[in-house]
Amino acid sequence: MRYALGSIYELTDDKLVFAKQLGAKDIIVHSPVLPGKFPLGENYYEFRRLLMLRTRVEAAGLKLEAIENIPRDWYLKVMLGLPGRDEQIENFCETLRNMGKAGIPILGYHFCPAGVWRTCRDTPWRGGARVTSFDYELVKDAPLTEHGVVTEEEMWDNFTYFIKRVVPVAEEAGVKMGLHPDDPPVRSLAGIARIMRSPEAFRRVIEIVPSDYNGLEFCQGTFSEMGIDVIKAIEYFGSRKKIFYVHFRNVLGKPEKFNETFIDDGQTDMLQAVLAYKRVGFEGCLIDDHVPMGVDDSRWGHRGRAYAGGYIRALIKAANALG
Ligand SMILES: [Mn+2]
Repeated sequence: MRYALGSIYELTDDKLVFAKQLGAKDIIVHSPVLPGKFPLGENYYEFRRLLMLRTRVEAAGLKLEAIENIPRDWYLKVMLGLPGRDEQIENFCETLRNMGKAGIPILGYHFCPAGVWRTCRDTPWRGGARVTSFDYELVKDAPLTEHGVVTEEEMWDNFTYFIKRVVPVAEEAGVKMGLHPDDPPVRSLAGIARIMRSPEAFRRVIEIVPSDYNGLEFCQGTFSEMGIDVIKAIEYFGSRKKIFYVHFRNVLGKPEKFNETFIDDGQTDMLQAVLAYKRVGFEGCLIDDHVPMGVDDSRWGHRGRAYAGGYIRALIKAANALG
């Protein structure tokens, strides 16, 4: 188990240096914009660009543990079950094959067409730091999207169609697919059902196609938002080797109303969480995810990420000493 720097939306030299300064050995890059020009219409990650991404990270003395998310447009038809989804699934598979050839072992992804929703990004928290929050009351009448109402049953059909086709390719490529929960984990937003919102849903996910390559990008923050026992969820999925990496952040509240917090003042006991990862023999990375915005922080949140990163490193050290 180790700390890695995540939330890298744009891989810059600054991020590589910062990761090393925080003591990370690994990084996770988010929907990377890869060097070189995209040929018109390309909608998968091309092998040589992935390889250049990996070698750039390694040239800085770090390891590229995962890519988190591909652009949503690349598989929106898949998520919504629209005509053209088979072509998008083939492109998704091409990304998996190319990642395997380029030696990038994990793809984090989600199955949530409407994406992450918050209702405020300026909620005052400890000492006036700004955090994000969600209040379902404010969005319960949000207008439908152009896709109209998409039911839970339709979303499960779409997911099942997708996962049965891609996991065999992921296995062959040697790339693990880690699924992120729908954040916020409420039943539906803007008419689109959000199915990945409970531990039961993830049990179903891993049972549809049992495979060492079909697992979770365990967003502990979102699992905590679900209002469930986070430690039990770590034990359930961790003991089955289904946690590929972790978004290690804290929140306060329930699915319909919550705010993000500092890593040390939310509702989850983060030491108990790290001890649970240790107990189940988790060997992957814990990354920061969203972090509060404090005094004089950069837009990306260098200070907030440094605080979270140091805290995570200390917890890992403590867990290794105690466990
Ligand atoms: Mn997350």
